[in-house]
Amino acid sequence: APQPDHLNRELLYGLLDSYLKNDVVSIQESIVHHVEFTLARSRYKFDTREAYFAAAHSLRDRLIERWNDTQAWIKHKDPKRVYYLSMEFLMGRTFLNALHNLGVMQPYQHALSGLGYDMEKVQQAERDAALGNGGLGRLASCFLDSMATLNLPAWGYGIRYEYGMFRQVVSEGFQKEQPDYWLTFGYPWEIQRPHVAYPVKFYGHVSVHESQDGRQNFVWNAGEEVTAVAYDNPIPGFKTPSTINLRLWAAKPCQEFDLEAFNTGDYVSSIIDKQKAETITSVLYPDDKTFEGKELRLKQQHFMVSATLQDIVRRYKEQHETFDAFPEKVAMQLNDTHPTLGIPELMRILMDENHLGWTRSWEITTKVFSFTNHTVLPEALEQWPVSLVEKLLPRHMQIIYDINWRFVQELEQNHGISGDKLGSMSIILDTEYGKMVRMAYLALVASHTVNGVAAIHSKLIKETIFKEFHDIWPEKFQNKTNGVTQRRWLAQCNPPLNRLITETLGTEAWITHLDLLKGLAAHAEDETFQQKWAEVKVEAKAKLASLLKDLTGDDLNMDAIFDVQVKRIHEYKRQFMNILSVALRYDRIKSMTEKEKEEVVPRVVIIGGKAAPGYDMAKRIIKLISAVSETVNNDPDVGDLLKVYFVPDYNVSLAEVIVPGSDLNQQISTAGTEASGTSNMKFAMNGSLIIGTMDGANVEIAEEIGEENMFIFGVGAQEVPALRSQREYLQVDPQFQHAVNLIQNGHFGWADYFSPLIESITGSRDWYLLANDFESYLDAQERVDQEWRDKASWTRKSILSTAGSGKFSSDRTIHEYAEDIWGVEPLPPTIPE
Ligand code: NBG
Repeated sequence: APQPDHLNRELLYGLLDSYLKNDVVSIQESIVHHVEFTLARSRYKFDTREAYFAAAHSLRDRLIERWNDTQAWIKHKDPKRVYYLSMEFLMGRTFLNALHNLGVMQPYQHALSGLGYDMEKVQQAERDAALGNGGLGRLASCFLDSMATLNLPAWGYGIRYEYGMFRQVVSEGFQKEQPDYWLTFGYPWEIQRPHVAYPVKFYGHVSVHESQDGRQNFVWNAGEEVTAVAYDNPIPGFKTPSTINLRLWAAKPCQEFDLEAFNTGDYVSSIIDKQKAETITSVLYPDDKTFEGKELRLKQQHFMVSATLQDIVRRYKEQHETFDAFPEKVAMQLNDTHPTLGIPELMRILMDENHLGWTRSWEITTKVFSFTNHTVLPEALEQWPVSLVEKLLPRHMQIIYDINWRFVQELEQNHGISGDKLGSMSIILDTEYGKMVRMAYLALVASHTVNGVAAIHSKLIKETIFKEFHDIWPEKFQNKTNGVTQRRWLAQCNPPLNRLITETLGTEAWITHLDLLKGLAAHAEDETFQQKWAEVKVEAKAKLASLLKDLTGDDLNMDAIFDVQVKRIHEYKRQFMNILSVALRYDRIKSMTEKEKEEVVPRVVIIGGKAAPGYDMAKRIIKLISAVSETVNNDPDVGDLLKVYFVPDYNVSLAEVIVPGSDLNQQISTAGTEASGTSNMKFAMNGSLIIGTMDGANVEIAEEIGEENMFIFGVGAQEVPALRSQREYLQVDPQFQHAVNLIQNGHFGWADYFSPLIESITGSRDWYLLANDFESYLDAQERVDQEWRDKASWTRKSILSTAGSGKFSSDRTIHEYAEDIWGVEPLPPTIPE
């Protein structure tokens, strides 16, 4: 675009020489301004949703100031930057988070109430941005918060899906998926950048041209081209002006109209092409840890990394003449294998578009990428058919073959590997259905570092799925135990606990230095402190109870243990085992005398989570939970000694109420299957006790808060392989058999529908060892009940859970990534406040 003839710098700088004011009146002015001029509603009449949008826009103004200055400052200093590439960001709501991180919660509360609006209701008007499935996507969002707070020169890159994670409706116990069109009323937190746009190519063929110096130039003549348009989402740090960017790409047609079609009168099909482009970013795949080889998904992956790499290379070239400094200026983290196509794409950009040779391009590429593995479950490991990659991305397939060819040479020459072992390490796998590209192997070969997400998981990947690679490149392997942001998951979602912690420690420094929570341990025995702690928990439980009241109409027994398992529904997570034990508890209560019932510790069991739409077993588990709930909750013999609820449409915003309000949380995956888990950390921070196996991050949580303050059960990961091979001969615990019989005999109805579930845990089929762990699980549940009877002891453990959770801040995790993997340093902006 043309530049102005004369720029009046003095005037321009003077006009915006200080940030927007954050006193109550200035905020009110700015809200009303947006009501009138952004929403074009009357300042005399606007509803709560409009109040939310206007307040959001006023806050966005304040974010943009910081965003602009942070980005200008980073550009000026030109440090090494890190880019976090992820197909998922599970952001949840932004309003409260931004208020809190900008430190303007109070004036906004007053501003809104002065205008007649209740902050609580206003913030409820925001819809969750659910551009992710579960832990992997939420982790990416926690990381953004930490990167901003730690003043890192960092950006996130992903896709702006028009339909996020489906809305789960449970009707008669069956999950129904409904589209989540979250953009209906607009999304006030994003800034569309129509000028930041790149062409992304698909299909076609590759031609080779001989250049004058005898080099071969590869030209990709694409068969389809779409445009990627940037949408920027400012991510504010806590108590720092540093505001980083999450850039999400949307697909648009390359030209508004296909001119030829237009001229020949085929107006309609020209519009259809436009729609074709837009489908690329229309929907998030709702699969969690299952791999589906769908062409559209591969298109999405290439679309994301191609736009991202063009953007990164363009930014680099603005400030650098050659690629020599590229590895000193750029680090890229691959969040799982989903963005692995970035590797051949960078090679292609360097070789075909910038005319660097293979050796130089490979040297650069292998210095910038690092990769995180998030699971050992084989069904999640991506393998794309060569035939599909070849058709969609012909040039990339050539490059992948070349990478593999050189890799195999290296294995033979430098590592003396030959025969079958060569085949087993090859990026290309020969199967009866044809050749496949193993994305994890491609990522491993090209990345300088690979990491797991908890100590036990990082150890397991070295011993199992990546063993052969660890043998040749032990130095590539690291661990980075996950973390969660204490801003969202403690400070914001649990204000009473926030206040109590701050008052007790005499500082709110724990909000950026979570280790300080250790200081709470000294008060764990103090009776008055315990009293206060218990009161805070009651407050949080009341909020959760009111949520359930809205959902079910029931009043919860506040003396009951609020026992929670919320996460994606998956066989390895063993929600089935949880509900089996509930069935047994129910059956026991039924057979008790009134006198015996007086001794029962009351429970409210809360289970929530989505099943992948094609995951039949998981859907049956939801139906089973609902069926047990139906029977138990309506049985007058049980009363309020036991209640079971399935909370539909579990999401980030619900978690913010459920986590603080729980007394007990279940982290009961078969040892060796849950890579880390992150809700375990959120619960521990909020003083909820864990009943769990020695799996994922539970192991490190136990080290920090003490095994004696948790309810640990079940076999360890080392024993699992042997048990699996013997499982048909193992003794089945009679109580397990009894629980199974109750379901099989139709006690909760639907016996036929549940029979595949029963089969899946019978004899040699019991892959996740429910039968094996059940006795030990019941024993742990018994210890829970015993502990609850001793209120002081329970509260003490609850305090120690919070006190011991300091390690599990994503600030710690990100600090480790920055130092050990990315080599990026904090760059605190010097911006006038
Ligand atoms: C999930 C693991 C969790 C882990 C998160 C974040 C995938 C592929 N993996 O245990 O199952 O906490 O990643 O690392 O979704």
